[in-house]
Amino acid sequence: MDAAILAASSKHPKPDRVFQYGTAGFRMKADLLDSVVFRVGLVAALRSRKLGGQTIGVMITASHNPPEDNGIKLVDPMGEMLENAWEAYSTELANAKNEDVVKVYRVLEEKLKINKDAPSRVIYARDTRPSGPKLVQALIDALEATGTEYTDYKLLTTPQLHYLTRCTNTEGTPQSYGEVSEKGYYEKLGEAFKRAMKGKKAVGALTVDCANGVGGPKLAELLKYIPKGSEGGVDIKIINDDVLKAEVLNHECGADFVKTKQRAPPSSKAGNNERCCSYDGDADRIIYYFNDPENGFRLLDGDRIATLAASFIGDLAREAGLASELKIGVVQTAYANGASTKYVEKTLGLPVVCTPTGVKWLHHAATKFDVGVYFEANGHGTVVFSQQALKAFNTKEPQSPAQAAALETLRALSDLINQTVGDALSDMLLVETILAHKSWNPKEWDLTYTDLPNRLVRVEVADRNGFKTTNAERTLVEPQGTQEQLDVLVSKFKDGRSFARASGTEDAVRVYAEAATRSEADDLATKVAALVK
Ligand code: NG1
Ligand code: ZN
Repeated sequence: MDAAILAASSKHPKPDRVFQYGTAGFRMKADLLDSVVFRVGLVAALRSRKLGGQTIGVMITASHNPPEDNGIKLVDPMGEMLENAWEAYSTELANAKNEDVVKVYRVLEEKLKINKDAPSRVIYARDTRPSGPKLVQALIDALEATGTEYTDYKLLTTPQLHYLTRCTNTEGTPQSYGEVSEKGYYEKLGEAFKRAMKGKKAVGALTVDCANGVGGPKLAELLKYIPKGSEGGVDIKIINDDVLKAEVLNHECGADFVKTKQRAPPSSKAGNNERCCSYDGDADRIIYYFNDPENGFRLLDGDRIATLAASFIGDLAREAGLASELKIGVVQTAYANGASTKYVEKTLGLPVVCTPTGVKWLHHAATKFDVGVYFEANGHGTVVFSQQALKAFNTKEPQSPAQAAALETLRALSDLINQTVGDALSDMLLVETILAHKSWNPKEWDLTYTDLPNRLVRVEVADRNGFKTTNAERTLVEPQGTQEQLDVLVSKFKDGRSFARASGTEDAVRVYAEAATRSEADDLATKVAALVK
């Protein structure tokens, strides 16, 4: 095998660069990625062998980044993000000198006590970027050189690949997660949506901006399994679904554009009070928004989706007589608006846990609850249910028709929600279900609480590694003394809150500030930015 790996590796030489498996895997300009993809293929083989031949997922995507970028990340057998320690192994192999690739591979194998003879299995997919097919070839070269069995799922959204990874590894077991096919995914979501809606009708149509990414064709496919508004479902208008023109991907559209620019994509024709949502380029993020005739553009971000889901599921658990049995909680990062945190704790009476940035931390914390709702403000999130919660939904004897109905809705939601990772398609159907049950238009959703004015600033610093934090990134430990100065600034503002942390994806420090008024939030952000500069 050594000779095979060496020969294959020589077709994918490493450029003079340092690579790092970050929050979103490896991500950069696509023309730098060839050797990285090859070596990640080797890591996938090792990881699968380490787990006795369980299937590992590989996704090639750069999500919301521009079309000329690409990226790669690994998915663990139950559809979760790659185990932390393996990020470092991936980084190590990605940075090995060309002549050392086999050596590093073998050293890892030995260090991790991996059985060379164990089978290794991988499934993979990619988004619609033009660089995808060539990168896939680098991956295949690694899989063949290591004798790995593989299945190419071609174009998929990132969450679909997570779904299929879990389905593949649980097929034929009591934990089976669904049929191992793309069609199985649509069928599962479609069936669960019908059951969850219970014939209720969405209020008005929904406009979906697919960022001109892979979410477009996949949503079109899903719609074949979703009833229309008049049949107890929802009417969906798709916009920005051009996947043939590479340059339009994420351009003036998509979740990241809407969130950062705080406006609808120019191509949107939605009228006042009409529900809209935007996916990102690989459809693992979603945000809602609408135009309010009185207040203008209104964003309904990840915090809003989390609070909506927590409130609905909390009510259902009470109606089902399960409130005392199930621990329901919400997981956020420090970027969650303070008003949303207060709403969950005070109005919904549910606990909130704060974790560092990065979905893997949120996901992990959410699994500590029976029902863990987690979302990043930028729209990446989902709900996870414990085995105990699923068992309770299925075995609890209803004492009344209302209890029976609540239990059935909870069962339907547990099938509707993609529990492996944030999923724009699944999250969208969850939001649509809840709004239909509550007969809410977006304005009513928006009125549940009022966001504190906030500002996010990107500060270029000499060395972002000099910024070290604790307390879920809310407190600076280094540079020494900076936190004390920051605290003094914050104390001068009503409802003031601010923190600074090194970005995990860009060479910069991010400063977040919120306060009682717009001008105070801006002022606080400017002052903290000057402090860390
Ligand atoms: P960084 O660059 O570490 O702030 C950004 C987002 C995260 C997350 C990651 C991964 C903000 C403030 N940060 O992280 O929420 O989505 O990218 O893509 O939006
Ligand atoms: Zn994404």
